[in-house]
Parts: sequence; structure tokens; C-alpha cells
Amino acid sequence: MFMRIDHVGIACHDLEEKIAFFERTFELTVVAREVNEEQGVKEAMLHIADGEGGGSYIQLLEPLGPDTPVGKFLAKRGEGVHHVAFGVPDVTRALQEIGGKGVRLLDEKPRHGSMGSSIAFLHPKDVGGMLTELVQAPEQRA
Ligand code: CMX
Ligand code: CO
Repeated sequence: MFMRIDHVGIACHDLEEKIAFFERTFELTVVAREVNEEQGVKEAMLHIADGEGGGSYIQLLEPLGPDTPVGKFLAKRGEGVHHVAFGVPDVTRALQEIGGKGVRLLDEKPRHGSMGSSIAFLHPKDVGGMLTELVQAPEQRA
């Protein structure tokens, strides 16, 4: 079902400061910056490697406000790993299969994600405390 780890999402207060840290410390490069109003975030993708079915990235996330998923997370837990995203060939199909196994879906249907991808989230309480994202890259076909 999972082809790779697409990205690890990291919540931060100051996106520009964290981008500078990751570039300087790990020699990573920002390949995309986006404001995603629907998810309530300003974000940057830093490229790590390319693999079968797509690349892998670090996703830095700054909330657009306190009453957003990442805003609430920061207030409660502070900066750190917010979610892990797995690459799947078909996110709609993966949602059906995973939902059928009793895991709560935060998205019944895919939403718009970074760089033209389709994404959906699974409830962290049903996945061992890990907020889990499914990602279908734009070039992937069922
Ligand atoms: N990782 C692990 N556990 C988490 C979590 C996270 N990121 N966010 C919340 N939780 C836990 C909380 O600790 C809480 O547990 P307790 O009841 O034991 O305290 C429980 O889940 C409920 O959390 P909450 O603080 O009451 O927050 P909400 O219910 O309002 O929302 C969640 C939680 C996961 C449903 C919501 O954040 C969500 O829908 N997330 C998906 C969308 C998202 O995160 N988008 C931003 C990223 C966009 C992108 O990657 O492109
Ligand atoms: Co993500």
C-alpha cells in the first residue's frame, strides 16, 4: 500500500527561520513554497531524495492562525514532528481500504496538497499516536 515516506511534517513558529536552519545545517534545498488556506498553513518543501513513485521531503509548516490544526498543535505541544506522510498510488482507494479496517478518516475525500498532490489524513489516535497523511503525487496513476 505504501510506496515510500513522502515527507515528514514539522510544525514551527517561524517558517523562514526554520528554512534557513535546515538549509544551513543539512544542505537541503527548498523546492516549493505554498500557502494552503484550506489546511491553515504556510509551508515549504525541502527535497531529500527521489525514488520510485516520487520524491521524499521535509515539510516545514507555520500556522496561518491559532485556530488551525498546526496552530493548536504548537500551543499544546510546541515545535516538533507534526505528521508523517506516506506515498500511495491512489489515495481514494487507500482511504477505502484503510477506512474499511476501522481507522477513522479525517478526510473522506482527498484534498489539495503540496505541489499538486492529493492528500488525506488519518486520525492519530487510531495510528499509535501518529498523525498520518496519505499522498498521491500528481503523476501517479491508479
Ligand atoms: N500528532 C499526534 N497526535 C495529535 C496531533 C498530531 N499532530 N494533533 C492532535 N493530536 C492528538 C491530541 O494530542 C489529542 O489527544 P488527547 O485527546 O490525548 O489530548 C487528540 O489528538 C485530539 O486533538 P486536539 O488537540 O483536540 O485537536 P483537534 O481534535 O482539534 O484536531 C486533528 C486534531 C488531528 C483531528 C487535526 O489536527 C486535523 O484534522 N489534522 C489534519 C489536517 C492537518 O493537520 N493539516 C495541516 C498539515 C497540512 C499538510 O501536511 O499539507
Ligand atoms: Co504534510
